[in-house]
Amino acid sequence: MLYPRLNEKRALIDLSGIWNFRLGIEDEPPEEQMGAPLSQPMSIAVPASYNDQYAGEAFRDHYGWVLYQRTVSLPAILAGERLVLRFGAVTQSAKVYLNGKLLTTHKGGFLPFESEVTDILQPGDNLLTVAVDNRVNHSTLPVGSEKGGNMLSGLIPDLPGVTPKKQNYPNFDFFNYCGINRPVKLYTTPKSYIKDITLVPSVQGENADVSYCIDTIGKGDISLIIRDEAGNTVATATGAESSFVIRNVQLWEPLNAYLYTAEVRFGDDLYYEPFGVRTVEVRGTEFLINGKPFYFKGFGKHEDAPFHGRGLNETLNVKDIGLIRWIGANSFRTSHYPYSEEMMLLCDREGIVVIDETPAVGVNLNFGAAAGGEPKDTYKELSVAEHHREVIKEMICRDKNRACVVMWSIANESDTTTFPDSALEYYKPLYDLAHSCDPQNRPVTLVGVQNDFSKDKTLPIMDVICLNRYYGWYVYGGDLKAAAQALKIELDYWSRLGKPLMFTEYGADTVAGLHTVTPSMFSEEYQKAFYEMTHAVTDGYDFFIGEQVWNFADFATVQGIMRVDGNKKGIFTRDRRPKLAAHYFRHRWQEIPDFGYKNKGN
Ligand code: BDP
Repeated sequence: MLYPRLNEKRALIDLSGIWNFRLGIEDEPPEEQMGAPLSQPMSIAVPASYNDQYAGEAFRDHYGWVLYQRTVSLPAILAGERLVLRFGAVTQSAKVYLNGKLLTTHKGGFLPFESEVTDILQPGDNLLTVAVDNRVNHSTLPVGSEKGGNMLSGLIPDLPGVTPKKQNYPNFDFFNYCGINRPVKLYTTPKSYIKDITLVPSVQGENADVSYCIDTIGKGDISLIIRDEAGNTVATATGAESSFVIRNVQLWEPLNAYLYTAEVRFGDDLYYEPFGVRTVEVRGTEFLINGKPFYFKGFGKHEDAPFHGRGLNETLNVKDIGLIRWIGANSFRTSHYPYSEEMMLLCDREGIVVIDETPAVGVNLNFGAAAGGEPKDTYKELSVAEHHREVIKEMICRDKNRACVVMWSIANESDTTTFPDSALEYYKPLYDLAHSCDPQNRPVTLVGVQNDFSKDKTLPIMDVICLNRYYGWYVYGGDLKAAAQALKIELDYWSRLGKPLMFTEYGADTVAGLHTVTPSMFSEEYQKAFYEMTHAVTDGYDFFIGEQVWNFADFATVQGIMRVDGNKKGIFTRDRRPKLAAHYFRHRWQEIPDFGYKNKGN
C-alpha cells in the first residue's frame, strides 16, 4: 500500500486537528446515530490517543467504543479526481461512516486502511464519523485476557457483592492507548492510477539490478525514471514488470543511508517512491548486510509519550533517532506492533536498521494473569489465526520497499513450550507466509519468551534466534553471578544449532535517580551491573550477533503491583533523560563497530 504523497498529479489533504468526540459505552453505537452531529461533543486532538487528553478514569480506563466526528468539504478544484480517505492507524478497531453510511471497517490498531470516496463525498459539508472500539480479547492482536486481571496484577477475584469495573485486561505489558493514533488523510489520484509499487534490488559487483512491479488500475503506459539524491537520472524503464540497472550504485548502509527515487508514471498519474539498495542475508551464524557481518546494537522501543499516548509524534521520532545516534546504536525493533509509516520513512532516511514486528503479542495463555490452573493450549483457546495472517500480510505489504527493514518478527513472546507441537503447527505456516509475502525475502523471526528452551520446536525453525532474556531480573534477580551461569548454560545450548542468535530484550527496572553504593535491584548501579554481567557472557560467543536492550525509554503500562508509574526498564526516562546505563552503553557501543564485531576464528 502506497504512503499518501503530494505531487504534481496528486492532491493531499491532512485532516489532523481538533475533532468532535464522545466517549461511548461497551456496546457498539447504533448505526442510525452515525449520521447525526454528536450532541455536546468534547474537543479531541487527532492524531493522538484519547486516554491522556483529559483527566479521569472515564478517559484513561475507557472500555469499549468512542466516537470521533468532523466535517469534510471537498474543494471544487478537485472535482473529477478519484478521492481516497486513508487512516494511518485506528486502535484497536474502527467503523467509518460518511454522511451516516458505513464506508468501511478495519480490525487491528497499527496498520493503515483506506476507502475510495469519489462518488460518496457530496459538494459542501460531509459528516465523517469514526467509531472506535478499544477492546482486546481472545480474538484480537494484541491479545486481551478474558477472565479478568492483567498480566501485571493477577486474576481479579470473583466475590459476591463486588462488581469490579469493566475494563480491558491486556495480556501485554504496555498501556492500551487507543483512538485515531495516526493521521487521517484525503488524497486524490487520476481515474487511472498507480495502486502499488514493488522494488527488489540486488547487487552485482559495482551495480544494482533492481526488478520492479507496478500495480495499476485503468489504462495507460508505465514508465520509470530513477534518480539519485542529486536528482540525476541513473536509470529508466518501461512496462509494468521489468528491471533496471543502477551503475556504480551507492548502497544504503546502516547509519549512512542513501536513497534513490523511482519516479513512476502511469497515464496521467505520478508517484515518487524513495528506496535504498542494500542486501540482507543470513549465512551460517552471521547476519549479513551488504555482504558484511552486521552486529545489532540498539533497543526494543515503544510508541509512547506523555499526552500523545501512542499517537504519532514526529518531534519525538526525530528526538529518538538523534538519541540512537548519540548512544552509538544502529537499530531497533518495532516492539510490539508496526510503527507509523512516518517512522519507517525516517529510518530509511537516517539509516536506522529495523526489525519490523506484527501486533501479535500476548499469544500466550500460560503467562502473567492468563496463567494459573491447568496449562492451556494457547492455540486451541485463542481465535487469532486468521487475523494473524492478515496482519503479517498487511505489514509486509506496507513496508516491503523500506531498506531499513532487515527482518520481520511475526510475534513477540508466544507460548512455544507448553504445547510445543501446537505452537509449531501454528507458526510454521506463518513463517512460510511471511517469506512468501516478501518480494525481498528478508529473514523471518519469532521473538522468544524466557522459557524451558530445550522443549521449544518453533524458535529453532526461525532464520535468526531472537531471545528476550531476564537473567538477573525476573530470573536470579539480585544474584548476577548465578544469572551469568544460567545465561551461559542457555547460550551453550543454542550455540549447537548453527544459527545466529541475538537478544531482542534484556533489562532491569530502574528508578532514575535511585543510587546505591552496592548495586541493588531498581538502582541505576544495578541496571549498569546487569548489563556488564550480560555482556561479559555474550561477548564470548561468535554466534551472538546483536544486543537490543529493553527498553529505549520508560513507558506507560496498565496499573499493577509490578509497575510503579509504568515500566522503568528504559535506558532513558520517559522524557528522554539518560540514566547511568545510557553513558555505559554510549561508551560500549562507540567501541563496537557496526560490521565485523564477531569475526570468526578470533
Ligand atoms: C517481556 C515483554 C515486554 C515487557 C518486558 C518486561 O516482551 O513487553 O515489557 O518483558 O517485563 O516479557 O519489562
